[in-house]
Amino acid sequence: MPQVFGKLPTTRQPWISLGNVDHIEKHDRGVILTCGTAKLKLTILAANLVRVQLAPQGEFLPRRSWAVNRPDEEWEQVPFELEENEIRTSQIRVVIQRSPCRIQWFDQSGQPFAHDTDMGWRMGQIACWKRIETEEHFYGFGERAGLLDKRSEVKTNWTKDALDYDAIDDEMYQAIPFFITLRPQLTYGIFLNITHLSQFDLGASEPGIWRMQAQSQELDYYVIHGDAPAQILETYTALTGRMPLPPKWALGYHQCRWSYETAEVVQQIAHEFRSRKIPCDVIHFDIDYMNGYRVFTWSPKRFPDPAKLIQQLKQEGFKTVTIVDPGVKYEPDGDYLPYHEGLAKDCFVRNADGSLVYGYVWPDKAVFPDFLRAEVRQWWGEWQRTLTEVGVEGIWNDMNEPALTDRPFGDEGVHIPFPMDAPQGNPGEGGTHAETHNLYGYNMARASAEGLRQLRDQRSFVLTRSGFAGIQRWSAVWTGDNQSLWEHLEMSLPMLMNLGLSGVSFVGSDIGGFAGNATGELFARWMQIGMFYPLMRGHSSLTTAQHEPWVFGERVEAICREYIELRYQLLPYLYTLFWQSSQTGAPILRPLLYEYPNDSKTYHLHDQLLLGSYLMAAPVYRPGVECRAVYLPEGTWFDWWTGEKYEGNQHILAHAPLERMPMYVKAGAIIPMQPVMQYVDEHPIAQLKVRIYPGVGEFTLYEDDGRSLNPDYRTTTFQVNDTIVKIQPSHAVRDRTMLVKMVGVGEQSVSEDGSAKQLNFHSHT
Ligand code: MIG
Repeated sequence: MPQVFGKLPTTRQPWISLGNVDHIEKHDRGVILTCGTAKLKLTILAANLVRVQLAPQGEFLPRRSWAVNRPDEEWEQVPFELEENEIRTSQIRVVIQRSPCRIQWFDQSGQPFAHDTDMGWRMGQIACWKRIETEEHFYGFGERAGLLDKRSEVKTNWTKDALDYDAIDDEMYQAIPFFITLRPQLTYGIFLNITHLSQFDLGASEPGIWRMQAQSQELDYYVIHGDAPAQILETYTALTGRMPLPPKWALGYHQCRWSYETAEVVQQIAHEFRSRKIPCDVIHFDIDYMNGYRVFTWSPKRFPDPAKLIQQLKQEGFKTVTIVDPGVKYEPDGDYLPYHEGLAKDCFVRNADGSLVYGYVWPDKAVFPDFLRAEVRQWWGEWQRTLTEVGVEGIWNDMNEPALTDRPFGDEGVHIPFPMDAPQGNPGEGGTHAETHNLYGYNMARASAEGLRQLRDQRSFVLTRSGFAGIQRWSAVWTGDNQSLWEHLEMSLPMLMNLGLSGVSFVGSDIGGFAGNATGELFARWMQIGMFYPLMRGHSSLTTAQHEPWVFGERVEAICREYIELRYQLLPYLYTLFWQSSQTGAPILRPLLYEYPNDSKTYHLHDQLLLGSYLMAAPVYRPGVECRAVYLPEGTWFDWWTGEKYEGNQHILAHAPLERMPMYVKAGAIIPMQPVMQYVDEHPIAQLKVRIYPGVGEFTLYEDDGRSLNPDYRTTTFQVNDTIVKIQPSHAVRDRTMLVKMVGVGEQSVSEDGSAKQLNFHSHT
């Protein structure tokens, strides 16, 4: 097989198109169609979820669905009707066209979607073509540069170190072969369950047709129908898994740099945060904490006593996260144990001929664990003890696409891929690197998460650069090496929203930009919208100027402080959104189309963001700009800062001097808030402040200890109808009162004795 670098190899071979249906045979969850030598299998897993598999030679290979969290047998059997050429569930109708064999899909009102126009195969490739309907738009696709809607573009699924990426780039660090299409009243999702190199062409070659193609023997994809994107994501994450609730501290502000290179520098950074009263929870240690970039070591010179340092940080309320790269230094002569033990236990990837695979990366010549094997993940996870035993509470996985070069690191090496035929996984359970490349980062993150779970009897934080569909089960994701440019600030918005539409909720981009030098103005604007990022981390590269909140002078520092403080005030709301996401897969950061899928004005809106369904930001992402257009969808909206009321379905011009990021709240919004703290749970909350906006709405606040794996929790359900508020708590809360503020109307203090309450706000109060 030729080596591929993310582009599908071109072949002149013509496609062999799937022929006529010879016969239809029922199985307990659907049908198998025989078409000459080929077989097409439809499996009904839910009323809105159907799996489609095409085996050109008529034999379905045992599928290694590494990313699928719920295999077919585990779905509850759903009723469906089968009549000659038609399958009906309570939500969709699937029509089998017999000559040639094509599948057509309809919703209950008879609207078509996902109609096959062709299906076929040729030398090692498989593909399916479907019709694009008028007004159809395409979202998701994991982590992608560019704007929100991907129609007319080509999206390749192949993880790669997307160093210096730009709007025009295709493949990036994550490969998530999933998308959602949307048009008024109809939305559906496609999950291509293939880990091999694959590609979506969304009308680029043929305007009215989209194509999925993979370097695989067999086609395997799921069609998910929904009445709105929310239902698609709920089903998609039932299939690929959901984010477990992270530790609450991970929702605080994270400070990172490549690198805070000595213990003294780290202490100084921590000291600056506390003395300047800028809230911060986490400090990340980049590669220079290690001894010569050997994973699971500490530099004796720079960090002579990590346990003591981390303990001091802990006392000041900081958590420590360390970077861990996959490349293990190849060091046959030394006594570097991760190498020797890994070799003795045969943990590293080997070539087809049995020799070790190696490449050059930070520690220079390095070997790579085969994370596809459970025992290797276990071994690696256990090595993290060297970090957790000195107090590390989170792991940051980098370079796991995997990124490597072909000669000593730092030379002008070319990036070489792993040998595509290197076997990974245990015999019978694994595949070649060509098949499992996209899973490398995914399984490394999995090893980190599983290991931390065993080592620490509480929730930990894992952050990964690379991943595949389902990565949300194991890790948060950041968008790699962005640049300190206004264009990258802007691009982070659709990038993070599309990740959210791909099931990955805990996401962030490096605030201030990783590469290059931010101006104070750029940094301030970035920090403002960074407050909305589910993962709020500032980071900067080795050769850039410092990028901490205070380095740009007092004015920018004050802005950073204000928005980070607002982040901490919003934590009860934000933490509840994380909980919702862990239950339903709903994104935390959402494009407006998620909430208003029938409003086509939202379809290209890449520069307005919703945190949950209530709070909207319209950030400024150009220098010198002090006002911007804001679209308010249907309903009534309030200005977050002034309380001014607007009717929706219109554009307004927002005033946005540097101190102000325009923010709006929907009528009926319920936003529980807490006092500013310097770090999460610095002290118990004496008063919970609940901001409510007159209208109709409901919100269930979720609270727990923020750290236990199976915590006791309490919920408080708020319902607002005009200016009447009903409160239904699950438990009493000791030593806390609640101040309920009906914005523009009045406020009332309420005891939290556990009883249900009804509050009436009258305009004269
Ligand atoms: O070759 O660890 O994206 O966040 O600071 C660069 C050093 C390796 C790339 C990551 C970046 C990190 C940097 N890493």
